[in-house]
Amino acid sequence: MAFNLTRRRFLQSASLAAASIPLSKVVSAETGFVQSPLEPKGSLKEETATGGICEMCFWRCQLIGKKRDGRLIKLEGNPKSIDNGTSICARGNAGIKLLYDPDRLKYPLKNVGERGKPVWKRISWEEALEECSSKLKGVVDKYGPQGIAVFPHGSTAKYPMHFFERTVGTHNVSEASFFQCRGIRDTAYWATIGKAPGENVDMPNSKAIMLLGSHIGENVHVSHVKSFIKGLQNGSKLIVVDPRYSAAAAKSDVWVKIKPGTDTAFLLAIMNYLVKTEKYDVDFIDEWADGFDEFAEGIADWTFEKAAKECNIPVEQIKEVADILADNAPNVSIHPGRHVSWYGNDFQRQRSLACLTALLGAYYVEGGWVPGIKPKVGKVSWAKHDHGDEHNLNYNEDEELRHPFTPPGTPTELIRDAALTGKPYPIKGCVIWGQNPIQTIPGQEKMKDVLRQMDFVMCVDVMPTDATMWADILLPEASYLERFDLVKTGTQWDFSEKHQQYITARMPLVEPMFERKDNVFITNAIAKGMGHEEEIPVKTVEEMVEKNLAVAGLSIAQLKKEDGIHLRDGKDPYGIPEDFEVLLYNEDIEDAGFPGVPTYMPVEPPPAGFARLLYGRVPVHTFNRTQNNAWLNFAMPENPVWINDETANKLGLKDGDIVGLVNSEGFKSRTTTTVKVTPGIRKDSVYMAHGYGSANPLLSVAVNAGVDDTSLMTKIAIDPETGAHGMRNNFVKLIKDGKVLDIPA
Ligand SMILES: Nc1nc2c(c(=O)[nH]1)N[C@H]1C(S)=C(S)[C@@H](COP(=O)(O)OP(=O)(O)OC[C@H]3O[C@@H](n4cnc5c(=O)[nH]c(N)nc54)[C@H](O)[C@@H]3O)O[C@H]1N2
Ligand SMILES: Nc1nc2c(c(=O)[nH]1)N[C@H]1C(S)=C(S)[C@@H](COP(=O)(O)OP(=O)(O)OC[C@H]3O[C@@H](n4cnc5c(=O)[nH]c(N)nc54)[C@H](O)[C@@H]3O)O[C@H]1N2
Ligand code: SF4
Ligand SMILES: [Mo]
Repeated sequence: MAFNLTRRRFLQSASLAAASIPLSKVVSAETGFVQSPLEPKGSLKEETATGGICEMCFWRCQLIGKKRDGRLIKLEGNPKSIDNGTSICARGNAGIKLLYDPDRLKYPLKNVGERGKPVWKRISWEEALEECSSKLKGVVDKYGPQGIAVFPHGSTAKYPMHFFERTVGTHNVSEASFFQCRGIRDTAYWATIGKAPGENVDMPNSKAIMLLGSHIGENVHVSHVKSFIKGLQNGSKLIVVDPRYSAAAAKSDVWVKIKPGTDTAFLLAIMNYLVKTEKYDVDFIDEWADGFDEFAEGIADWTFEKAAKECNIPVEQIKEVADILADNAPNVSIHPGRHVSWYGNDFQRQRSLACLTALLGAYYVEGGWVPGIKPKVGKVSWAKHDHGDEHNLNYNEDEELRHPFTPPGTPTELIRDAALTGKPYPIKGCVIWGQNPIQTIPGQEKMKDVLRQMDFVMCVDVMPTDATMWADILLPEASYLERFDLVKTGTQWDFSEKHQQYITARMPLVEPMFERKDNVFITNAIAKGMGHEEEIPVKTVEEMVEKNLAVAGLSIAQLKKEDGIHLRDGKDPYGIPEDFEVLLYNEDIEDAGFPGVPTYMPVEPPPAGFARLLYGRVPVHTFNRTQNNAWLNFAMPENPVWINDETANKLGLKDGDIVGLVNSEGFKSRTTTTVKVTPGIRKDSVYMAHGYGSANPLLSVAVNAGVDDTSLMTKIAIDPETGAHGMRNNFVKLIKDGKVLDIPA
């Protein structure tokens, strides 16, 4: 809630809502549910549409839609799915409310005001696309292709991203899913086992599961949650390492209430113990691992005592965890994590997780790390060209890589610094597609400065957001329920059941409304306008899907006949492939100037009077993108700040008190939220759900609801090996009734 706009507005809207429903008439006697008096009765045409794929988050559960007279009235899991089955989560259900959200983008818009303070004018698609292509071509002509920066995310963003990267030729593409999410995990595992790990842990068949930060249950990916629950039902032990009593911690055998930022020390002590006591899998290491001696020597100092002090946890607890893992090896799931851009020391922690999995012999065995074997489909997109590395910002003057273990694309901070300094070259054109760089990337004011200095900013989204306020041209995309786009493949999640694979493609459940268009239409028109008509790989999005399906001998028509999902026999995923290798010590990392054996790098502690700001997910929202959804806002309208109960007592704070926040660099939150007083968080930290506190007034439900965690991340940390962001190095105090409260030590 905004300062000064708190209870009154809420009460007003609540009484209005109550006044509009004549309750006595519509409460069903049998169910007690309130029915809308507008709901049509019986006579209208009902049908079920199949082939939907959810994108309320990026897990892509398979859907069917119940329709009445052409209008989608309910979403359900596709009964044929071997992934989510008939289940979908709260956000998946609420997709209907995104589809019909009256605030959604409907027409192409031109900003005739300022960036950041837009005044929107409706324009035609012809005019909008002409403007985008001529302005972007202008940037390329004046500054070269490297003058364009792209901030993409989501299934439709790949096609335009490939166009700008492969065809136009800019390296300056920064995906939120890499540089603010899982990129560090992927490259750290690449540097250890030669593969990105996904979340491929065989939890249903585990004897012990260890989650480091991953708060499964609040982090909701339906089939992943199912496989976690099945593991627990099957009797797996659960170790949860988290400074906060998360939903997963509530199910754990051991909750390690670790000091934030010290996880690597914890892991090193466990590994040193396994090595010293020979409780590691000697046969596995002999056969599959390289660099054991350097590794053992490099971690030799890490006693339980040393780690316990660093991590602020009991010595006995580290030993307890190490013994649970050793006793249950190799059938243990060491979860690789997903959002891992935490502190700017994260590559080494992710390497530690990969090495620990090896010491336990837990690759490709029941209950361990096991990638399912997926069917092959096509990947039609823009043809790859080599544009050289001359304009790759990741190379320094001596032609050395600044961040040698970077995920694909260019680290966000390198792009922003170049844009702001004009060195080594200016960046003057910006394409934002399915990303919200204002609320996703630390350094919000810096991002605004970057966008301010652009010659042209275009944005493709489904909703108005805090990022779309910075566009010159804003284009409305058809939502995931109204379009074709990706082909998705996978396997069943419990490998002890029969082996099966699936292939599905996202198909529209309803026709696009208003003037919304798909990614291929938009990208091709811009490509044509920029002079790249010859290189266009497909004419329509359906053609792309058909070509990708054809590689697997399928077609859209065939998938429709099969209720949206094609199933085929799968393969046994257990058993180590012959070319598998684990690099416990990696010489390349050392040659690049970083520790080749996993190494702990301490992070800055909170200054006196401040607590560390931690954040995470809540089951009913996905980042910022679901905030305006009426059902989901109803389920969780703001993001209470978790504060330790003893600390709260000292400060005189009670559950539900309204507070603002100020960080150690003096930045004050624009809005307020409530306090959640709990023993379930350490005294040195506070915690809040990410994604709240939208500033865009066109979001009639979400505007000013809760506090924007990203706005408080003014201090920016960079993980040196990868260039990805660390986001948990900001420190805050609470403000109540205008008074700033010092957090007691
Ligand atoms: N409902 C819902 N589900 C989602 C999403 C969503 O937006 N909504 N987003 C999806 C996406 S894209 C991702 S990447 C995943 C992310 O999901 P995860 O990878 O599970 O989430 P994180 O945000 O990394 O983890 C947050 C947890 O880390 C803890 N934590 C904070 N600091 C530390 C520390 O120093 N050490 C340890 N051990 N723990 C710490 C926090 O207390 C919190 O419980 O969730 C996915 N699932
Ligand atoms: N402070 C903070 N920052 C974080 C995180 C955090 O926990 N805290 N989490 C990090 C993680 S794990 C991730 S993955 C990133 C995610 O970062 P983003 O990808 O920026 O997050 P979203 O909120 O999904 O924003 C995506 C935008 O896509 C739009 N959108 C939704 N559907 C469509 C569509 O079909 N087409 C188009 N064109 N647009 C669409 C939404 O309206 C929204 O504006 O954020 C990272 N940043
Ligand atoms: S986990 Fe929920 S939001 Fe994500 S794809 Fe599945 S149903 Fe949709
Ligand atoms: Mo993510």
